[in-house]
Amino acid sequence: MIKVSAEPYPFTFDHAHVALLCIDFQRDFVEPGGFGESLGNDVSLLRSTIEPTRRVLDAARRHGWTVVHTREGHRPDLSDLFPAKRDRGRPTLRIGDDGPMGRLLVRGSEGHDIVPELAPAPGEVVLDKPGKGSFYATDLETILRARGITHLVVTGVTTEVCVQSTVREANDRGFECLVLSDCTGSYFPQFYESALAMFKAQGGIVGWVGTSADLLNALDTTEETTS
Ligand code: C5J
Repeated sequence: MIKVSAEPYPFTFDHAHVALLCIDFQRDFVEPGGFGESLGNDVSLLRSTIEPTRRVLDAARRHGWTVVHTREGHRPDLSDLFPAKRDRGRPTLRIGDDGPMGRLLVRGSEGHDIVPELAPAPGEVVLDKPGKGSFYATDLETILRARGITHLVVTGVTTEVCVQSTVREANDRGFECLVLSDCTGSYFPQFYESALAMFKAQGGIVGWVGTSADLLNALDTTEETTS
């Protein structure tokens, strides 16, 4: 068993039953000219999440974990886009409009791609989702259950939107979730703090919060003691 120092108490799992979730590390959220910026956000606030997530991704690959990369986006004909989502917030550009990285939040456009630093490797699961939560209107639960996954290590953007929605959906389905605080980010520092506080409050009512260093140390320590 791997025991990771976390809040509100250590998170334990074994390699066979854990998956790494990388939520929506798409150019549309992280790079200038994408959907995130069209809503008036400073996307540079998310960049610090990439390097620690890359280290966690490397470790997950070394240990043979299931890795799932999600992408928020819509079909090119926008048939899976509710008007409520398209029009909310009166953005300068709407989902489906042309931006500097192609059509905003549309599958197949440049902006919809995952940033190159965290690009999926062959054999990893890439999951397209039309909503904020990764379980809504996808086969994620089936994929995880088919592999016997019970524990999720969660990274991604943004903390209080797609990460929070996904962790709550996962928690209600009985998955144990560890969110890595330096591998998730928000355009709103106060929402980032609040979302992390909410996960771990009340004895971990939604899940656990740790850091990439906590996880990597636990993996290294376990490797040393078993070798
Ligand atoms: C947002 C997401 N923020 N991936 N999507 O609209 O969090």
